[in-house]
Amino acid sequence: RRQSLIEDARKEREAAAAAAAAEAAEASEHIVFEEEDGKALINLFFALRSSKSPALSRTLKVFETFEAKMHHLETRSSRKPKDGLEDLEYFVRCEVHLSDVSTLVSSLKRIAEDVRTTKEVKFHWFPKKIAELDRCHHLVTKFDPDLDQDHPVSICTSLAKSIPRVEYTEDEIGTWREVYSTLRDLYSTHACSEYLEAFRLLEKHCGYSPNNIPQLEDVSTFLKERTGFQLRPVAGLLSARDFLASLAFRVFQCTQYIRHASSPMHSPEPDCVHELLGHVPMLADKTFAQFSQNIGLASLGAPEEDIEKLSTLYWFTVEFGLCKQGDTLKAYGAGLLSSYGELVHALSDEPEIRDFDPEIVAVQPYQDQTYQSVYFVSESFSDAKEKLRGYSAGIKRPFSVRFDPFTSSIEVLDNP
Ligand code: HBI
Ligand code: NLE
Ligand code: FE
Repeated sequence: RRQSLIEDARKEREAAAAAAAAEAAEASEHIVFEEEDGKALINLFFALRSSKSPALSRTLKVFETFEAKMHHLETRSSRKPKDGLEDLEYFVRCEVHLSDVSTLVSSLKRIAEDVRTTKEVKFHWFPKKIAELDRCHHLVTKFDPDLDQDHPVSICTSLAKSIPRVEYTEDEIGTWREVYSTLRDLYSTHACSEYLEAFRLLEKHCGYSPNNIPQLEDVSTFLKERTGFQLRPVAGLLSARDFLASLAFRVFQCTQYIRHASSPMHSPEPDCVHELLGHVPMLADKTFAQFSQNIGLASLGAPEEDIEKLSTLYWFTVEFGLCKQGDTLKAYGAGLLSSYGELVHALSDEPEIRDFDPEIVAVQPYQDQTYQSVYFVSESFSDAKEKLRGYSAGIKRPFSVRFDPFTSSIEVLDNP
């Protein structure tokens, strides 16, 4: 009776182990997306000779060394005893850093036998379809420049809906008029040719004028026809990850409120003057649009450190970039083209000017409350795009992505 109870317990254990192994094997067939960076969940199978009893503690030492987080540890008797000596088989499910997986496995191989492994990769969730951008709206800070004047800060949650039109007050239009007229005089000498060309079209077709704050919906329609970029209203500063992810789909998230009348020539945070006068004209250029989308694609599922570097790259190019045109420097960065104060400063002899090199730019510290003390110059947008391509290839991701323009979705290709 006692014997049969032991036998039953053994069978039960074996059945459970088989079920767990089957489940693990099944799980390992697909990649799991979770809110965690650079971690792999691995299933390890190995055998230890029962004659070498210290082997188990040595094995555990390996897991300890690599700071593996154990999810499951299980022992079962081996199905194929060798030399009459029964081996014990182990099944371990643990979480380790992606870069440690192969060293951990090779360390184990020195102690244990029949080491087999299946791996799942954990990395940050990212949108694969344009509709999933609805999940990318995490605001960093709520920015409302004018709390007592309640102008609409309208957010539509779906790209399928049209962007609500905003009726701006006379005061707001006054602010716009002041900034518009001042900047417009400066563009011919300070803005790059791509900007000037688009600005001309926007004045002709999109209601750009000193007396009118253009509506995002109209501008979005214009951009869609030019480069496939579309605009979407947003309540304020988004997390860098969310903001960059939308670029991968050629969606540009725009604020709709306007800066405070007390400082029309510079605002540390984005507002509609910044979006409409800074970003929109540049997004109408094909090469620049591709460059912007490529930053977005590089960010999808990337570890946090890379998001930070890509944000910095975005900062010194899309926001504050300069380029060479003929013998002169011109501005193409939106943060410059929407700020009279900084546009003049950037092309004066005050700041430091350096050549654009993504590796250097990615780690350049910056502050976002006042003018930059250093700017980076690109030879051309094609050149910047090529350099960025080289840089992005170096970002470690266990997969690569491709944008399918027919379905506006991301194809994820597993790296073998
Ligand atoms: N959010 N709405 C909005 N607009 C931006 O320009 C913006 C943002 N979030 C993050 C961000 N920019 C920067 O981190 C970029 O460098 C990515
Ligand atoms: N400084 C810019 C401006 O005044 O328009 C805005 C920069 C937003 C990053
Ligand atoms: Fe901006």
